[in-house]
Amino acid sequence: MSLIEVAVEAARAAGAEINQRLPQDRDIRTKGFRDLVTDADVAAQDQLVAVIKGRFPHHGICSEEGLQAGDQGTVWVLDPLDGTTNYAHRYPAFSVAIGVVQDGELVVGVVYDPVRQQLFAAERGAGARLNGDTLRVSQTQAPIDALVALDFAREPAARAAQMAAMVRLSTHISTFRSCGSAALSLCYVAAGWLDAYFHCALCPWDVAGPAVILAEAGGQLTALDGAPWHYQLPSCLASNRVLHAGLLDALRT
Ligand code: 2AM
Ligand code: CA
Repeated sequence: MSLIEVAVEAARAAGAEINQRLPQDRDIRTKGFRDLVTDADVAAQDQLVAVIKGRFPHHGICSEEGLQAGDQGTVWVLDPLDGTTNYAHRYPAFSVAIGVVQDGELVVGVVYDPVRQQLFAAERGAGARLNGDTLRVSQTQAPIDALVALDFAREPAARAAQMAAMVRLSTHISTFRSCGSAALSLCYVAAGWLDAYFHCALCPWDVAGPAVILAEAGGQLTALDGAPWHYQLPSCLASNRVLHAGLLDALRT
C-alpha cells in the first residue's frame, strides 16, 4: 500500500472511533491552560498508530498526545482529533489530520471530517481531492469580498495580538468565520469555501497534512508576517493565493 492509501485507512479508522464515542459519556481533562484532552483523542491516536505501524513499522510518528519522532526518514505528523474543544462540547466541527514528511519535505496530507464523512487528501504533485473530486481554491479577487476564518490562541498575550490583527483586517474584508478546527478550516480554503484562514499559535500536527492539501489545490501559505512558511512555525496565513499580498498589507495597516 502507498503512503496515501495507508493515511486514508488510518484517518477513517480514527474517525470511526471518534464518531462512536461522540454520543457517549466522555472523559474530559485539562492538559494545559484552555487546553482539553478527551478519551476520544487518545483512542483515535491508538487507531492511527495501529494502522500506520501495522503497514510501516519503521516509520517515525509524531502525534499530539505524547508521541515524538526525530526529523530523519519518513515521519507521520498526526493530530488524532483537531478541534477537541468542539468535540468536548459536541459542537460538530472536528477532524483527524495526518501529514507525512519525508526527509523534511511534506509529501502527503489527509484530513477527515467524521461527522460529514468528508475526506480531503493530497499527494505532492498529484493534486488534492475531496471524496475523489478535484479541489481548487476560490477565485475571489479582492480582499473586500473575502470570507476569512480564524481560530483563537489560548495564551492571553498571543490572543490579544491576534485580536489586534483581526481588528486591522476587519475593515478590509467581507467578514469572519471561526470553526474551531484549524485543519478543517485550511481544507475549506483548499475547497474554495473560505478565501483565507489565519492563526498565530498552531502546532505542527494542526497544519502539516492540511498544508499539502492547500498547496495542491492552488493555495498559498506564509507565516502571518509574510515570512516563508514551515509546518513547525506557529503562525500561518493561508489564502487562495490571489488575495495573499492584499491580506498581508491589510494585516500591516
Ligand atoms: P486542537 O483542537 O487539536 O488543540 C483552535 O484554535 C484550533 O487551533 C484547533 O485546531 C486547535 O487544535 C488548534 N490549536 C493548536 N494549538 C493552539 C493554541 N496554542 N491555541 C489555540 N488553538 C490551538
Ligand atoms: Ca488535537
